[in-house]
Amino acid sequence: MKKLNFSKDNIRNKIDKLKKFFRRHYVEFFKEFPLLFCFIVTALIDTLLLRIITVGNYTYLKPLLLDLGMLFIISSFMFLFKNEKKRRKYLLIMSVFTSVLCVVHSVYYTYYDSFASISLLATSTFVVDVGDAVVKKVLKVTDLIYLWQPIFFYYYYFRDVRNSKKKFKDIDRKFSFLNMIGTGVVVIGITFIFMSKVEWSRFGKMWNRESVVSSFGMYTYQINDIFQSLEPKINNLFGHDSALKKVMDYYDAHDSANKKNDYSNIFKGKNVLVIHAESLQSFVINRSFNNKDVTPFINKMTKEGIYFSNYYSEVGVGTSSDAEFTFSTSLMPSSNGTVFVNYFDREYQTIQKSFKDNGYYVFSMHGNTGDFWNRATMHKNMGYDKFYSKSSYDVDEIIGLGISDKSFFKQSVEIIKEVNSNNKPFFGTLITLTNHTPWSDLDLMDEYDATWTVDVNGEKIVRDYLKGTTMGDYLRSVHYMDQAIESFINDLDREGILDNTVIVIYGDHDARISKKNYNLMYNYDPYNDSIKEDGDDGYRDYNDYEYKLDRKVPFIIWSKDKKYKKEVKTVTGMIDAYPILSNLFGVSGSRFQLGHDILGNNKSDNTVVFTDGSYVTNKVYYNGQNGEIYSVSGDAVDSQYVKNNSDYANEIIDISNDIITYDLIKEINNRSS
Ligand code: GP9
Ligand code: MN
Repeated sequence: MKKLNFSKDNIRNKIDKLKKFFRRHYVEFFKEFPLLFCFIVTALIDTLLLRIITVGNYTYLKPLLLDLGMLFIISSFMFLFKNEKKRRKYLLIMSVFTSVLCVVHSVYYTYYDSFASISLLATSTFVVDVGDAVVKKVLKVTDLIYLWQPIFFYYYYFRDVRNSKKKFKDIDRKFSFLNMIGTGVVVIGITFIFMSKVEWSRFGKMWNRESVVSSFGMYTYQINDIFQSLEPKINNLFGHDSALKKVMDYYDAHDSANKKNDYSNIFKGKNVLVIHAESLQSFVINRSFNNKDVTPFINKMTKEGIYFSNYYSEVGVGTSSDAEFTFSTSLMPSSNGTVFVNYFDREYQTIQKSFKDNGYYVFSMHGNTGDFWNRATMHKNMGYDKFYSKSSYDVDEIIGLGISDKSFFKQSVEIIKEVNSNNKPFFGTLITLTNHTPWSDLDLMDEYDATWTVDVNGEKIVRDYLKGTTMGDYLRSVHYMDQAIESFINDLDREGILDNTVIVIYGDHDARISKKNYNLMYNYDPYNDSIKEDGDDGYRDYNDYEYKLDRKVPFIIWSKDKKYKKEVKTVTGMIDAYPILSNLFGVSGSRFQLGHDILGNNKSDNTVVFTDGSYVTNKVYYNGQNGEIYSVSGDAVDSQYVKNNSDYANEIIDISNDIITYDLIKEINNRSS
């Protein structure tokens, strides 16, 4: 065995060797390839910028090192080209490609609070459809900042071309290639060693894309994403058996069936009309400006029916379609792609099928084209007998993406009249549209005055307050939606349909209004025409968590007889709708349901899980992105409580993903039949 030699000379010798190595492999190497150096540095700055602008982290070394390592590997491929011109071109193309990638992630982040995935390419076309919204509300100047890189690089590129004309470079391609790729692999390998268990777990699951980019940087995220996106395709070959076992074990251990209770069957045999209310949030309920309620009619319904005042939507990137999916199946949306687009060919147990099995005619209505969110296909799969999309309507008034809600509801009543005449109970879903961001065509809606008038030294001054802001536009649009729903219900009543019909309303997801807008609404000081700050009288500390809690949406179950009035304050999620409604209407629930009958079981606490592993209960909001806990009730939070709920959140996300990816409902149903 060789003895270790710690003599001074030996150490000096080693340091000299190291210095030499460093000089040859990096200092002299990059002097020889200044353009390559320029590419790596500028592209690295871009990824740093992306993290600063999106997740706001710039002090982490690990993502920086991983991005650096990846850039070494990416650029090593230039040495596969013999020709110097081609090597240079390769770098130029990479420069454009990497900066465009940053732009895409940046825009995507603004819209979805997450990073783009190639599995969502199909989904992204919907973002293009709501292009108006993207341009008006989403695309920020900061999203284009990354383009400085190819511009700068292009300039440097020409300098390099000019300089190198003078001499022909004979380079050692093999050495260069191995030097680059080797360095990249070593840097990445060493950084990986320092990743924690939690970071690896998030990396493997990829629900929490924000924290994956935070820890692993953009390039490692992207490569992981490519593999994970191909996973559904390849996965049917791998991992199926363990997923099946996990899912079967879960349902063996958890009795998901509805239990009989005071609310069972109270609406048995009644018709159901579900209003999927686009971007309707709860903070507008009972809110008024200038003595005028934003939603006078919906307010009335919340008092006359069963109102869930702590209800949350649990959508992922599939927004509206995820709301429909979660409501209908009591499963979580997919973490990888969108069920309606990427997993539309799987079998699902749905509330639509439950009603259908009980002799109901089941239909859906929407004023947009049938292919949006792949609804035409997916609604059939979910069990709807018929989907009345835009083509079934007279397109007499357009607002935003399609027929205006008022026209849509008016025409829908005519169709429902016909459906009603068939002597069969019915279950209909009406998907509204007008209240979709960016709340354009406001002139087609009544004014909603969100100004604030104050008396200053005896003089009446009208402050704009929310007028002309996104929040102001939203309020006007919600006010319009309230009127549209009111006319719809009055029309149904006039036609004699309401006596035997229960109306269900849910807000499909939050409206993605910025925190700044809420802050203005809560903290505006009309006397000084300014926004209150900490220490000012009446200041409300509107932090990130209050903002998250404000994303609540209403869930209302209302019948004309007003027989069942109740406010349910327990935290409830979209995933709980199926168990609650199936119990009320006396139809079977789903054996795969992951939600709970919060109403009938009188549950005092519940855990609503979000697709990124965050969750909310009556006590806490747990932020799955950074592990932070916010006490909703203000009481101290027990760490075991947090852990148990986190485990639960992870479990139901996993179970849902496995069911969706491997088409397990079909398989388990086949096995038991
Ligand atoms: C489109 C509508 C809006 O038809 O449902 O979808 P969203 O953008 O909210 O997911
Ligand atoms: Mn929507």
